[in-house]
Amino acid sequence: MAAKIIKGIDIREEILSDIRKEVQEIKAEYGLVPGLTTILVGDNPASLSYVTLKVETANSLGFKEVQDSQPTDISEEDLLSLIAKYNNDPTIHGILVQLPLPEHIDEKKVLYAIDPDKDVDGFHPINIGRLMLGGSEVKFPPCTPAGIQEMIIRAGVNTDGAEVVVVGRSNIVGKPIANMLLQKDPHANATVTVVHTHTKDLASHCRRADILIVAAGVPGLVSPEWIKPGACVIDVGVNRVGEKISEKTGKKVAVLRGDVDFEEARKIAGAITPVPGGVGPMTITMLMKNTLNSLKYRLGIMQA
Ligand code: L34
Repeated sequence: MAAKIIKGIDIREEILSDIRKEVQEIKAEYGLVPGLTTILVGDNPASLSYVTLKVETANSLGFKEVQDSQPTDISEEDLLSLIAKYNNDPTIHGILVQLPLPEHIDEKKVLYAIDPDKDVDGFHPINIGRLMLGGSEVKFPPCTPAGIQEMIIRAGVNTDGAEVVVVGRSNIVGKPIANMLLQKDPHANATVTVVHTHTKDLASHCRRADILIVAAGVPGLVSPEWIKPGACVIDVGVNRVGEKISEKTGKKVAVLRGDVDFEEARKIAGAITPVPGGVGPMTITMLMKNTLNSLKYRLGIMQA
């Protein structure tokens, strides 16, 4: 039986329409809208593409959006003062510094400088700590893992007692999603294994997975033989493997490929996310949700 395709772009529309409604309600009652700043340093084409999508989405929801593009050679000091400025701006509820940053800037220093109450990426140690504690402690779940969990739930895939294997141990995806799915929570309660570049036999671990989450950044890493028949496969890889001319716009666009061989994997999996149109759009959607929630925490109409 062919796999169910878990479409990030469809789930996105459902969530965004709920957010749009709530933004209007809060605006009517309090005269405030969620404010998001996206800081982009340099001109990495992938980063530019993602930030542009974030800005467009925020605008489409009626957010206040401040797009702040900075040159590659901005000093660390100047970047830190920029963050301080937005930390002190009461109309801004979310601050996002797009990663990766240029070599000369200490990423840790930058992420630690963001006010944890405006850290809609969930990368500040306080928010990572809260995520590990779980339950009502969680304030800003990081966007990609939150999107993954939402897709699993909405696809009707049971996590309770499931064998989850996460490929990759990054701070952005692997570590947080592993933590989220092992929490004592009806949408988690999984038995989680994290595998990585030093794991002895990747394939044998993957074959046990009821839910296989691949965030390695290696195009086509997971071959069909690694997939347990009927498993749910979440492909987090968005690898730029070439360029083509878009049929729609006539412009040059990147050719994207996931970490999973989609065409073969879909014959074996029970459910699978595509690339593009899978996890990527969900990442942006959950950023919008965190930014709305940041305003709701500020107004005291939501607690964490
Ligand atoms: N600070 N840096 C910070 N926060 C993040 O959450 C991110 N991430 C990752 C990179 N750096 C970050 C993103 O935003 C990855 N990421 C991201 C966001 C969106 C998409 C992919 C990755 C996305 O929308 N992908 C589309 C294709 C977009 C295109 O054509 O380029 C997709 O359908 O997969």
